[in-house]
Amino acid sequence: MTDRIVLQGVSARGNHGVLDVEKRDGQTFLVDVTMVCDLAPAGRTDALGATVNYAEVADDVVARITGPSFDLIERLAEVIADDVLRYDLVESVEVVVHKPEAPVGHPFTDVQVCVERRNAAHVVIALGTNLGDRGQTLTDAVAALTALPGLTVTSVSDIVATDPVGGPEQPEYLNAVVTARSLLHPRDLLVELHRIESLHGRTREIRWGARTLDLDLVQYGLPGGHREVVSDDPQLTLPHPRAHERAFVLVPWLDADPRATLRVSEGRDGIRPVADLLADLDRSGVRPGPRWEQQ
Ligand code: PH2
Ligand code: MG
Ligand code: MG
Repeated sequence: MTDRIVLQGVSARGNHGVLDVEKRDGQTFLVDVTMVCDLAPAGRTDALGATVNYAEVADDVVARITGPSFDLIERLAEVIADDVLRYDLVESVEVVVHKPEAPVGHPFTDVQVCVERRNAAHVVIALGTNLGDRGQTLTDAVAALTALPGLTVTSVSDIVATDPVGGPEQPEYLNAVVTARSLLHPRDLLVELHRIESLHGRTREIRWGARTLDLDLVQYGLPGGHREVVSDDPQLTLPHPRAHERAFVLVPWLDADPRATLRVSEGRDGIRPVADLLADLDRSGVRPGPRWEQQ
């Protein structure tokens, strides 16, 4: 994506700096924001709602400059980048903070910091296990996900105990769902999920058979959002083709994210609240499970 919106030289007085005199007297800060985002929808429709309103971004920038004092302009740049990444359309943002009146002790024209940050996709990962020390396996799996570079775990459901669905006769499952933000692309994330499965002795002989650990990527990106990935690739079908009919996925998912939505078919109408999908399902095979074990 090479489309971008560039907002330059937004300036205001602020009180950021390490020195007391800076915090007391304040000085001028200037900020440049470059937002990488797909501008084709706005180009086609001529609708403000299809793009990022740069006036709103400027408001946010000024609020940060004039807001609570930070010691470092690095911090000011970081929080501005965070603010801008709340716009789902923005794939990545570059923020430059200039402090031309900084107490440098020598003649100079400008000092600036520049940070570039990417917008992570919302992802949903379902965990299942019905062999071995299941509680410990789930705990270890969540720890492994938390430790994955490029993945930030945002919520972990309670554990549920569930009757096996499909496959041969097999023991009861423990299931849980983790929501996270991912900078990893779906395929790279899948490779990592498989790696964590193998670390727990996962083998793949019988489809839907008993397993020490199953990590399924249920959804990548928010349904209808700019990072949503829909794929019918047999290696990585997104969203997960059976998630909408599996109470052992939807019950813990709703617990982890009460506002969750899932795409069940194409188009806007194909996006359904998980709570509504669950209302139509038989939940009798899903019971409260054990508490999470201490790590
Ligand atoms: N996973 C399956 C097949 N059946 N049943 C339950 N209760 N929980 C699971 O995680 C599960 C299943 C294939 O991944
Ligand atoms: Mg599975
Ligand atoms: Mg699987």
